[in-house]
Amino acid sequence: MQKIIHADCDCFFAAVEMRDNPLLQDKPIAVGGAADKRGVVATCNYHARAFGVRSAMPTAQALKLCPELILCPSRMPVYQSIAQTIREIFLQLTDQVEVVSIDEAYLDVSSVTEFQGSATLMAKWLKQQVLEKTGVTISTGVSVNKFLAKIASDWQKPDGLFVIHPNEVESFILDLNVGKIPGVGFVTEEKLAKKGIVTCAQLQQVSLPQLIEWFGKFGLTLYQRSRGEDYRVVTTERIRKSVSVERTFTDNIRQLDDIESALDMMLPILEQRFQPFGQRKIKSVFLKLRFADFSTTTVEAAQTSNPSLGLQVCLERSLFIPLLHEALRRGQCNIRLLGIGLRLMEPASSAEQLSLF
Ligand code: TTP
Ligand code: MG
Repeated sequence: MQKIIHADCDCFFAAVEMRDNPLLQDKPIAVGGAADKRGVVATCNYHARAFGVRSAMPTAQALKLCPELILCPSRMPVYQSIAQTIREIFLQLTDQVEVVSIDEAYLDVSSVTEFQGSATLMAKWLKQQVLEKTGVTISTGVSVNKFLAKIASDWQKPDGLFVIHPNEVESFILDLNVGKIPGVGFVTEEKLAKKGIVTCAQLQQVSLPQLIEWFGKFGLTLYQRSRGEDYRVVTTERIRKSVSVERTFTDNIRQLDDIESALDMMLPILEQRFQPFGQRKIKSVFLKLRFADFSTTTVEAAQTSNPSLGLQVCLERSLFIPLLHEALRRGQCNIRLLGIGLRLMEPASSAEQLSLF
């Protein structure tokens, strides 16, 4: 069974503006273009939402609904850099991260062993880290697939953490409004309502052929979602940029010898994982340590001096030992996680590949 976390920042652009100007904290604000320039609201904080202001609304209309609305011009480069920091936090937990939009991602944490494998604790950690490193809050949803995780992250927004456990899916879904199913917009919702279908329980009563007759291919999606089913997987970047192995220790490790022998055990696994990418050159090798206090450090060494490494790979411990010593200098020798990995060069272009033969 999959364990998926969906994370979405709360009123993202507006949250950044409030962070950078605390005087805005308790006031209704919106980020967007000016009313006299026919601007629209990109987003607004939750105070402004109480007045009915929404994303994509013309600013002029927003000001009518909320005359004291404070309008902030958009600062895209700042939002993008914060979004990048947030993605890096996600990647500390797993490389199975699917970025969906500037402030939203799915994480497949099915094989993460940290936090005793508890996705709830992982989600908690993500929330703490993002707040600490960026000053914005995220809402997280945890469940068995992407659809339910997304519904869950929206359930207790803002600053939410909501879990739909596997044994709760069946009962949770019954009362869910069909309008909550991604892809069901106003038109579909109306069409279903006219047939007396408002909840997923009611939608479950409709046969698959009937749904396909009404909605074409989307009928199958409706059939599955109304039962809490979603078979989509989390898809990461198409071009693999790194290969790594991580190990979390049941008890923190304090002895250098023990860390080195853990490293020795991980090397063959890394080599195995690298095999499918054997034709790629290695850009750098890296080693990651997470200390007892959960702080993490990564040391990386470029491999430019050894361009053939990718082709006849031989991952020796001597590549990683200096990195380990450097990493240990950055924190106390009390280690909860060790990771080792390789960053890969872009795949050779077809011209380059031809010249190899
Ligand atoms: P959302 O996650 O949809 O919205 P949000 O983060 O502002 O609020 P919520 O708490 O409900 O998640 O979008 C993320 C950012 O994308 C948002 O802060 C601004 C931008 N955006 C637009 O520029 N135009 C739009 O129409 C929407 C929906 C978002
Ligand atoms: Mg958001």
